Amino acid sequence: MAEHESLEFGKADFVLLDNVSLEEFMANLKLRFEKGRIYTYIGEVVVSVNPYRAMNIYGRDTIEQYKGRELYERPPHLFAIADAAYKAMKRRNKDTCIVISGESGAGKTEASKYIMQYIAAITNPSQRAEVERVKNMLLKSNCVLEAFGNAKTNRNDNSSRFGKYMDINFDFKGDPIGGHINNYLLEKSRVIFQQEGELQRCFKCIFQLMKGAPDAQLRSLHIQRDPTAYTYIKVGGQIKSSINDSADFKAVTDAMKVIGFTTEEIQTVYKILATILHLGNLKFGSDGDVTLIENSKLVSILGDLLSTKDENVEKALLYRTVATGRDVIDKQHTHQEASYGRDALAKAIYERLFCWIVGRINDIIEVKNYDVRVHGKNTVIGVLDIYGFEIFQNNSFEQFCINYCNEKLQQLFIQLVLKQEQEEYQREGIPWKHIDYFNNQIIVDLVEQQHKGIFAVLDEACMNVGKVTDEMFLQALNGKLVKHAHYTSRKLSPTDKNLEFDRDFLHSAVFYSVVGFIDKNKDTLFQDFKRLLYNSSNPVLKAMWPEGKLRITEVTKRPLTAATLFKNSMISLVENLASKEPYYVRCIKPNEVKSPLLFEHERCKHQVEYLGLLENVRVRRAGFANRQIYPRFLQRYKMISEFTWPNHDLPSDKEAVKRLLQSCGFEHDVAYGKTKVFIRTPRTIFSLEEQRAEMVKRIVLFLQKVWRGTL
Ligand code: AOV
Ligand code: MG
Repeated sequence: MAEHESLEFGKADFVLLDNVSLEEFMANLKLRFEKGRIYTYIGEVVVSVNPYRAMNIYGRDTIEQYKGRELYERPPHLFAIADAAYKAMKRRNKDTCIVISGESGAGKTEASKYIMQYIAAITNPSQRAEVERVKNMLLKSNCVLEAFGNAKTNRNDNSSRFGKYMDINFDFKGDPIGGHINNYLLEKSRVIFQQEGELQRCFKCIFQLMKGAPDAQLRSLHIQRDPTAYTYIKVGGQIKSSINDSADFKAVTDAMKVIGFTTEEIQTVYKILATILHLGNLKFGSDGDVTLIENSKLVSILGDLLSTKDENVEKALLYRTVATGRDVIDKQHTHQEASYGRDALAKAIYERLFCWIVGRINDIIEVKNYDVRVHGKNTVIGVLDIYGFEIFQNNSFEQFCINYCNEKLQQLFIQLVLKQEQEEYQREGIPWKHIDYFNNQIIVDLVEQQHKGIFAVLDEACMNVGKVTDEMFLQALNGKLVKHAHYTSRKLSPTDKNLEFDRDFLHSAVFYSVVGFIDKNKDTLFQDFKRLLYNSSNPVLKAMWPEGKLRITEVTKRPLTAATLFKNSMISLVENLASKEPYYVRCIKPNEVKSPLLFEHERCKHQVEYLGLLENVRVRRAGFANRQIYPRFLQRYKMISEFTWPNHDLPSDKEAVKRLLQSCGFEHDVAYGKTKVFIRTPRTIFSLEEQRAEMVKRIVLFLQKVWRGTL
């Protein structure tokens, strides 16, 4: 018996609940979690609850069970969704995407890895060497990106600190031939600062280097094994470091080699990490009006690591070249400016390194030598794994961006699953009772709207000449948004500089501290540093900083702010996803303590609510799984009915489709819209598909006989 019918494990699809109420939904979710059934469907959406333990459900034998099967045939699984996305792509030539959402620690990254593994396992049956190479690259790239883009936070030990969207390209046979990765705003502030008293760490690669690199390599980088020796990572370094750091160092370095990074490139990568650690230990002092570097030994280490003259390093750290009219002068930094510059440099070189790594991987995995005229259209499956919604003790610009990103994705889900669906029924004249849902567009607008949105107010503040403080930014926000239903602000205490404002994330309020918003948004890096790095005699480093080529008098354009860049990247991401056929994985985090046993009712309920899952069930239950315009439906299935094969003589295609479905006995499961036929359950479609396949086989046999003249 299919698991759908087995009540012991609860309902495998929430659509099958007796009553669609929050209580029943939660009871089913809990029962399944407790029975070790971590996946449940809402139609074609997978709801996943993080098991926080190793599950024996991802092996080769499980993969075989899902390969090529239809969704309803097997218990709910990520593999079934991956297979559905794959089949849609292969059979219907559609670009598809798998959007994985849920809060921090809910299991998105793990899910994305299983999906990738599944796709790798079911493709390339003929073992073509080139395809195997591509698959290997795609899987290996994950390992490298995780090392440089993930870190331990107090919500997740392996938290993605960047957003990742990966396209896998397939040829006409359905085998992977390449890919492309888009990365979104890395939380680079983590390079220099991790919140105190929490289980926060800097990026994994730093600890991997420290624990795993051979002595000689560390010596050449002038690095000690003790993380507490380095100011930037001291806080996180005190935690008992993960036992995997050392083994991971080898795995990541090997992965870089396999992907095709040269030895020189890999060495430069680690030199950059070492540079960051040393930068953090640089101390500035002053002698009268003159700002000095106290530990000048570090300057020569930096010169060595960056392959540039010591005096150039020192000058870039202490002076800024400015153009006044036609003159160019060296202006000395104040103590504060010098510290600011140092930290900005550390963050910028890390971010640049990360983007460069992504770029190098893209160079290597991009589709090559594919001729559309010979091979037909190449199609794509995109997998989106972003940073999940998060609230910390102290939420800053980064959390604001991360949470905004999650709102955008929720909006896409609403658009595609809740809104468009209902609008289409209305348009097509299908009887429909509207289902209410909370539309978070109002919150998305609060952030991204032109002129009035929080990003716009922030950009305006950053545009002002003269010193604009975070406090002034908050005042500007208060002025513009005081009446907004989802905005409030508070000052923690009269003397406290930690001003906060609150923005609802669906059903809960999040307070963000405005401290640092202006700086992080402006994201200034003194030109002098860009020139310093461009003039390095290390060609890898030089190539990372092409804009250092510009002379001081040539630099005039004001770069886009971090908020604007992020907003634009989110808008294009959503457009890209919306252009593909989407499949959803909705991840739920069962508890705060990473326990495999605990199902915290309130926490889970909250997630179910803000993910709009109940509304999803309602729309799905009342709705139709499949719809097709009449001519296309006929084109595909006309051979299964004598009334429509080879051609029909009915007054319209709609009438013909009606007759066809009547003759197959599916009348009860369909509705006829103005331009489309709507089919309620997937089973009907599968049955039509089966009948079609049978007929196609017979027709082919018939034609073969005709050709051979044996008929
Ligand atoms: P996230 O990607 O959703 O958070 P992860 O995928 O990193 O969360 O999952 C967090 C941790 O939960 C993992 O490191 C595993 O220990 C455990 N886990 C998740 N899914 C599974 C699974 N299917 N089987 C076993 N353990 C699992 V963030 O990246 O923080 O938003 O920014
Ligand atoms: Mg993640």
